[in-house]
Amino acid sequence: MKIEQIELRRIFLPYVAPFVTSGWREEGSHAIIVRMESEGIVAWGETPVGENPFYNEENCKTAWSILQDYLVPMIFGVDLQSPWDATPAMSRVRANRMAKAGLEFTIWDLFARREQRSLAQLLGGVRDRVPVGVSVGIQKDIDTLLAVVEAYLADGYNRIKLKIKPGWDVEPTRAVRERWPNLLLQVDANSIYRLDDGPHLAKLDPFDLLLVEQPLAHDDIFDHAKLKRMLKTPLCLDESIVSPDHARWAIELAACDIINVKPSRIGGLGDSIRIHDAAQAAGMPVWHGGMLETGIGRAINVALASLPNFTLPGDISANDRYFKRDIVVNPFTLNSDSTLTVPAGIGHGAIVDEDYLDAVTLDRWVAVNHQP
Ligand code: NPG
Repeated sequence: MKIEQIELRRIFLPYVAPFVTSGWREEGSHAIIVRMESEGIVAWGETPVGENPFYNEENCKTAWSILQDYLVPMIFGVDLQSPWDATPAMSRVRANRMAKAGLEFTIWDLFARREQRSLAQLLGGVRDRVPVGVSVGIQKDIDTLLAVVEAYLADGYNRIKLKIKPGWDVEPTRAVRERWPNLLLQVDANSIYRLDDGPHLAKLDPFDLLLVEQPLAHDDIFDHAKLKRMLKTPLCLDESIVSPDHARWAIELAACDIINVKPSRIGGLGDSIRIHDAAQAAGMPVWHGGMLETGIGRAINVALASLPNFTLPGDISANDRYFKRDIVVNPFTLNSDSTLTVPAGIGHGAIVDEDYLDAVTLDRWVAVNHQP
């Protein structure tokens, strides 16, 4: 299959409240939305890149230029026999995985639509509902945090992730655990600690956490292996696992107990499936992280999370957690058992609200494939 046309849009879609982690604060989504056409089929995808390079090295401007200058021409240059051909076609470009993922996702959607199957089916999904939780950013004080957590529990979420940083870690976690002794609870440091902080992080052990996520550097595996031996709480890697090789290194070094799979961080669904499979073979669970995707990216997340080794609840809350109005007409709503329903229709299932997408578009670029 030759891709005939690719359209990119840079958007700004405001969040219901600013999202604050140990390293950054964002007021809205700066995603790049991808639209592709081939053989009369239209498919959609998303690069959920941030405004600043504070999660990884990419931002909305780097992704925008890498897509136009390199990745779109590379995809135009290949005759795709399957969605698995997309990642190798872009492999000369180092890293820039979020930019690559937007195209790769859209190609999976295109093939699913061509085969008249759901994306979840095409990926090998086995569930019709996926368990989800909510990620709670850093708050101004513990009373506010307790009120925010209480509101999400009232919405029906049964798993909470707290963002932590030095000065906002043991005490907020203790406060939430004391108030809700049976809550499924986990914490995420987004790479802010050093190995020397091991004894301090071990103070989280009494709180019966599902996991502590990415305490050390975004590109570290080695020190995490040492830290893991200092903690009773299961250690999860996020930022550090950007490819199937990184997953293999972490597994062989015993650097983590659990892997967070975010297909945008990894550069696509194909490599995410490879990581899922490698972890499963090693007896290691995975769970689906979130990058505050719009409704398009969220539908792709939910399809991937329906694979069998995604056994912990995902950071893939319903659309209204982040957006008052989303760019899709069929947002996910939370089921009463803290799950989202996996779309069973054709493709990823998100139906784009093109009028609202136009309203939030900052920049639009269309390329037509003239290569033979
Ligand atoms: O529900 O989509 C969600 C957000 C979950 O906390 C979440 N994501 O560090 O895992 C993270 C964080 C994130 C957000 C990472 C945006 C990168 C970009």
